[in-house]
Amino acid sequence: TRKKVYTHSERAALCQHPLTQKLLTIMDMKKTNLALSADVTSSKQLLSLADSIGPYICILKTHIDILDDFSPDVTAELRALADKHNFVIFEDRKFADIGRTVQHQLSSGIYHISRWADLVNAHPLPGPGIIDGLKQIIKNFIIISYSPTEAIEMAEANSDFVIGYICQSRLTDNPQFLHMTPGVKLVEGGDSLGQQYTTPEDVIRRKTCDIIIVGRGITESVDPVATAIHYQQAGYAAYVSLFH
Ligand code: S5P
Repeated sequence: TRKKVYTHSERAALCQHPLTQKLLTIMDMKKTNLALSADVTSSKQLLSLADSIGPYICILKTHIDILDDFSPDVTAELRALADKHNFVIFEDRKFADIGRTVQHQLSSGIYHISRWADLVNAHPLPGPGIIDGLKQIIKNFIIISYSPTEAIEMAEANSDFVIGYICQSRLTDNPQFLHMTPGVKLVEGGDSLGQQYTTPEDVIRRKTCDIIIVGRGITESVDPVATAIHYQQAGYAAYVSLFH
């Protein structure tokens, strides 16, 4: 467990990175630690989720390459919705190549990710070159911590760029780094392809992570907006309970 638990606003004041400050301020103002993983294959559906659930989230996480009908208008629309509802767009691209290749993947191709994403993520596996490549193009990224030692080392060495981790439990007491956890549902369990789910309460209270990432728990529910509000409340109540 952590030595000191900071509120979102205390942490916003402690942090140097502008996007971390922005995110923590959004979390404080909107009372949400919910990130929506909008893993749908239709642009219309993606934009509709972003608009209807935008008021309840701090982050919209995309997999832009799963859209069947991608066009640059979609990302322009997403940017407008991010400004309208005040959330951060995180493209879950999981970069994992040498520096030069990830630069192309970030700025070129069909998606031009660096033009519209606030945040991307990268595997620590390829070593420091991946960070050096990415940071010439985008200022904000997070590290996926399948190998915690390498992830922490890379994040600490690049704290001007790395805002945190994708992880299953808190890796470091350093309040500058946000911990974001996928695999979250209101009821524990799994899917048929190896996904494991834990609850908002478990992620925020027991594992002391900062942000819950929820996909199908919301997108496949009968009423996604009502369900998103439910996750927002569960996640935020767990955060508030840390101070009691
Ligand atoms: O280890 C991981 C890392 C990520 S980013 N496990 C994950 O599930 N994710 C992502 O979180 C995954 O790519 C998907 O977009 C989301 C989980 O979706 P859900 O529908 O299972 O909630």
